[in-house]
Amino acid sequence: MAARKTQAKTNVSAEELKTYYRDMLLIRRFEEKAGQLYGMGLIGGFCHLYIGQEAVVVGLEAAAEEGDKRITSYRDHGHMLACGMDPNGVMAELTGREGGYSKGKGGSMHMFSKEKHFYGGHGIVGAQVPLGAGLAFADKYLDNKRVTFTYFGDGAANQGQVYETFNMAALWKLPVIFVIENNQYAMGTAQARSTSTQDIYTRGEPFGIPGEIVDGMDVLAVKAASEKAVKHCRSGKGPYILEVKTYRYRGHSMSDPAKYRTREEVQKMREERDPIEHVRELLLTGKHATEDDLKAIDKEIKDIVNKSADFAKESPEPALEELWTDIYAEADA
Ligand SMILES: Cc1ncc(C[n+]2csc(CCOP(=O)(O)OP(=O)(O)O)c2C)c(N)n1
Ligand SMILES: [Mg+2]
Repeated sequence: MAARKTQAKTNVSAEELKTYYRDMLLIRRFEEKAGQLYGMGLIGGFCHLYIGQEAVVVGLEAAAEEGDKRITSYRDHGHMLACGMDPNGVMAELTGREGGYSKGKGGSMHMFSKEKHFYGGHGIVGAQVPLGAGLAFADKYLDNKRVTFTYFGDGAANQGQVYETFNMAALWKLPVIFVIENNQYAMGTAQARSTSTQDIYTRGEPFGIPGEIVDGMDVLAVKAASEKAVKHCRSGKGPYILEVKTYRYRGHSMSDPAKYRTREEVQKMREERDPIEHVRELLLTGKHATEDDLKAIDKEIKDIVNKSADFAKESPEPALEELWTDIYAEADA
């Protein structure tokens, strides 16, 4: 891939670049493996892969601090891995096994981690947006200087509840970053066919919420925008909108025949804008890493992912009695 100039400041260390490379590659390889297991019938139900969008969550997480929260839609495996959840637990949940984050009872769209402040995984389009504002409300109330990353898609951005949430978040100056992952399609509908204004980031204007557009195929640009948004929120100035332009290489879900776009369109993105190749180029041309260093990282990631698949296959299915647990919250939960 031809080297491309990043819009963001490039005062980034070799170690940081390697971390982003590793984190994005983990998501890519994990999702490829999930796709394979789905094909083998080991994963059932819905499964929405994040391949192509890796720089979004990795760039956003680069500005997060311990205690910050995140909540997202059903396209959620990347977010879980990026905030440090265990690949074994995520893969085992995908295969519906006891070792999964929801003991095999939730599947792809319904995983949570209190420890990593990951609040799901939501199958109803846009449902996580008011919930994200609620999480931020709790932090504001506790005055703990935490921020909540609330992710949603370009399609979800057309929902009414998003604007009710914008109003309340602005009114109460909630520390919430609304991250619109604009991958240009909502299922099979291109943004131009569904969305009256193409610049979704301007939709906070009537509420006084600042917004900006970000190149979501460039992890450094995403990181720089994330730092700005986080600073704004943490200092008590209220919500911030980031419209992150990205692209998904795979179908909407595993059952998408993808008739709404050409193979050439996808191929062109892969060849010219791939976020992982971009960092690989930066590492090599900046002499921050050798081909051998990168091969070692590739192997390390492959091992983690293979181990997660083995764990997921070996973990037993949940016992029947498990059906009656985790229905009501514990009193002290
Ligand atoms: C309330 C509701 N309406 C419709 C659906 C069906 N549906 C699932 S995903 C989706 C498209 C959402 O697209 P977008 O917000 O752009 O997210 P992406 O899948 O591109 O990440 C739709 C219409 C749903 N799950 N919930
Ligand atoms: Mg979309």
